[in-house]
Amino acid sequence: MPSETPSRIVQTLARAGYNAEREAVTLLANAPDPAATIEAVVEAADDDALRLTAEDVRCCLAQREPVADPPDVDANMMSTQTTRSDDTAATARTESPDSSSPTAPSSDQQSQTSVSTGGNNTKNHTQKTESPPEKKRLSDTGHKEFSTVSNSAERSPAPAEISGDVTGRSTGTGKYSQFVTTFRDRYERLSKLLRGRVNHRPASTIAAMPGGSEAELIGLVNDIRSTASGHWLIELEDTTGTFPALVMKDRPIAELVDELLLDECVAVQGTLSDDAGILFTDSIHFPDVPRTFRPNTADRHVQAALISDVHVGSQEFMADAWNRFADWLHTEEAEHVEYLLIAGDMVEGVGIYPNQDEELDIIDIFDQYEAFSEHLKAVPGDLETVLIPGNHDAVRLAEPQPGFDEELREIMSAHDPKITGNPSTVTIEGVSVLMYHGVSLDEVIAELPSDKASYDEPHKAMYQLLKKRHVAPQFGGHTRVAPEEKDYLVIETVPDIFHTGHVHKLGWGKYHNVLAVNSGCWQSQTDFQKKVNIDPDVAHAPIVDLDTLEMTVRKFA
Ligand code: D5M
Ligand code: FE
Ligand code: ZN
Repeated sequence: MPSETPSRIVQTLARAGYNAEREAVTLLANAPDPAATIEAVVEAADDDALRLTAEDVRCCLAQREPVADPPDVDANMMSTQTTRSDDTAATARTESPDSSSPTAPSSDQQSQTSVSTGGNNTKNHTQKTESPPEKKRLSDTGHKEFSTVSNSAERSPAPAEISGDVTGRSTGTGKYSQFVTTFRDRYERLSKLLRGRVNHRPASTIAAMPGGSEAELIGLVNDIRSTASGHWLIELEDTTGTFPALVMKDRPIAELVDELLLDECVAVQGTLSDDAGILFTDSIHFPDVPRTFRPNTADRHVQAALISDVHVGSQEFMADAWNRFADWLHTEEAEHVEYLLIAGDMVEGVGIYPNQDEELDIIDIFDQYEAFSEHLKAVPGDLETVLIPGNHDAVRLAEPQPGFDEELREIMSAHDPKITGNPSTVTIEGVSVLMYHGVSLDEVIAELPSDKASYDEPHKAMYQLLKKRHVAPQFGGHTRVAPEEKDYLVIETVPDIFHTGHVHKLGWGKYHNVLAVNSGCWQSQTDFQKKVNIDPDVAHAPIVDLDTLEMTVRKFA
């Protein structure tokens, strides 16, 4: 039984039906014969016990004959650890972000990303190199402790609070009238955010106003067209009707037209034409995040790992990198990481894309979740873990996606993760994290100019979603949207952190003080990605300090 690493020990114990205190895992990892010691501890454990304690392990160790470590065995173990530590050494920290500018931190971010992947260093960031951890001795057993595993206190995460979750509340059957209800709710809630900034009138009232009047209108974007002379005609719709707004091509606001997506909610202000049939637009307003927004932070030093796109079951799933990540989470360095958030695509799924089956390692969807669960067991059991589904997961594809059903929850129940819908707002240590898998990012990137959103800077696409206060504004395209009584995809309350995945690229930055993080993935490049030149950012774990919202990226590839 190969039990030399903490994650394997945790897995072995979980298979036997036990959780274990961190210190117990440490002691087992350093036992002269971990496999036999585990067996003895499991044998001696009370059948009703769920959690093995350090005391349980010490009892067994005391009963066993002490066996001296062959020096070379120990040396091997240390060198493995050292190598791993070196592998994970490249980290990048964000410098204090420029709170007044949404674009400045983003340009920093690219170089930070390159640092984490071994690229250029610039004045905007620091590269932190971790030195190999010191070896410690356990005075009571005389055995060497697992090199980086801490003996310190257990993690004590508070339960994550969940809101905005559709799970169990879905009422949509796909009828046209239900889409109308969803869109009315979208309009109601997003127009409320704009009402303080414009003195708007309903479209029907504006149509009856005298030519030349000043007018302000809030509506969902129904159509965007360019006129014969290159100006822009934007049709807005509210609950009373539609009204056209003209944006002249040589006005500075014409640039904003590039950012518009169909079905998003905006306000326009301008002057009616002489016949009152059109609004000459002077300004366009987005619901946006107020520049004065100040995020909440934790009142103790505690961290969260934000990851996504594990894709277990794919031939490209990087099991070794995952194990290194899981092992690292058992080390002293990771003792402040108390939360693990996974933003969708736990497994590769079946039949998601054409010819996907040719790259499947596990062809049965339930077997994929069983395998994912085994990998989840490798991370410390005392982490508070939250899972939302993605487009590869076995829940409905249309958003909002409900959380995993009972059968899948049962399969993934090992460390009792919180399972919630996509999207959901998860509050940890007072910090709200909007988790959204990110399918709409493909669309934002396809529709918007590359300086506003690109695969290389996925966080900028996230900024657009924050600006539009909606995680999937455009209806009827790539992102499938299910009609519900309310629009769960509206970002009604500004989150402190916005966490997405899906595009398999790492990127982060601050937008009006909201930390936007797109985690990479744990799947190396697939054939499809090779063909379309997507170069995924694999095996990175963004780690956020919840007390400062600073980020560190650890690489496990
Ligand atoms: O998708 C990961 C990224 O790759 C995301 O940007 C979509 C894109 N992708 C991957 N495979 C395909 C196919 N076959 N068609 C179109 N787009 C694709 P994920 O869904 O997370 O695997
Ligand atoms: Fe994915
Ligand atoms: Zn995805």
